[in-house]
Amino acid sequence: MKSEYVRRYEGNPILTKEDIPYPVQTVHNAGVVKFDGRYVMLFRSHLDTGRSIIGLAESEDGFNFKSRPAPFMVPSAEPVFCEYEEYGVEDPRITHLEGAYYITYSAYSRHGVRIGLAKTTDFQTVERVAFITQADYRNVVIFPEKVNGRYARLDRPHSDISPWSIWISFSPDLIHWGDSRVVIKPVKYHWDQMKIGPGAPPIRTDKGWLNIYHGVFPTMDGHVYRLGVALHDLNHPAKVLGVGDRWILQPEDTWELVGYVHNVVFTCGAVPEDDGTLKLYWGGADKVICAGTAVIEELVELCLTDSRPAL
Ligand code: BMA
Repeated sequence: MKSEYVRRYEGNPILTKEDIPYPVQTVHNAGVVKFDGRYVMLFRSHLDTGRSIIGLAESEDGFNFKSRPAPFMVPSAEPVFCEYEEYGVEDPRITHLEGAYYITYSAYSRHGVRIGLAKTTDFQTVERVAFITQADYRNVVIFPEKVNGRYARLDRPHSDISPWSIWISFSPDLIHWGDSRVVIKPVKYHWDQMKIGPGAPPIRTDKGWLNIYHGVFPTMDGHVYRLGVALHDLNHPAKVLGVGDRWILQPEDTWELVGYVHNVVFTCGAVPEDDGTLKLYWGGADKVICAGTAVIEELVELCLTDSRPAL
């Protein structure tokens, strides 16, 4: 049975490696925003080496995307950045904030994985700002406005002791982060029991910040990546108002079940529309990009009326 929360676009997958004018093995995990009247997507691709780079594709309607002829971000050659991006740049998320577009991405190196912050105003050029975590962190999403005078983000540190969980951190300048605390943990014997992480940058709704996250369940046949939703208080986002008990999307289409890593749907971006829907983008089996739509109010209601404990 298909998910009742996300309606898949009938033209899925919307982007595959055949659509990319330079050699890549995969096209997946993508951040998307509206910019200058069109949709801009930053997507991850594996190269033949297994290391990742970030490409850019554009669309008029949010479903039909055309890739630029060259990648948008490759491992940096600049001092400091190059040491931490040696093994690749992955999983970009984009937040429109105070007139600029901020990109958080995973930077891999012999020192582990940490999060880089980059900035663009035109999607033609991009500048590295800073690394905003130590190792080991992934999945950092920045809120699209200040909350109580501070920038806010959801993040996901790694731990040997606790199942990997969603945390929140705050900053005066987007570079120095602190006042961190855990806000949502996996639930035992549940679809997200193994680990969870932020997916799309939070979306403002009347009832709270909507957080679309991924959760992982271990099976004898590997890990299954699904998507779920949580709602955070608008003024105090460390306070979780509800976490949907059920997933909103799970691998079902062939290209989600089989690919580079099978049984994966993984999001880095969703675009809210004026009509109360959102366009959701996800990587299918770490190999292709898929899209769908959801009604924001239905996701909010799931968080509030059918919720499981946050911690
Ligand atoms: C995670 C990350 C994601 C990937 C997912 C499924 O740990 O590496 O980029 O989509 O695994 O393989």
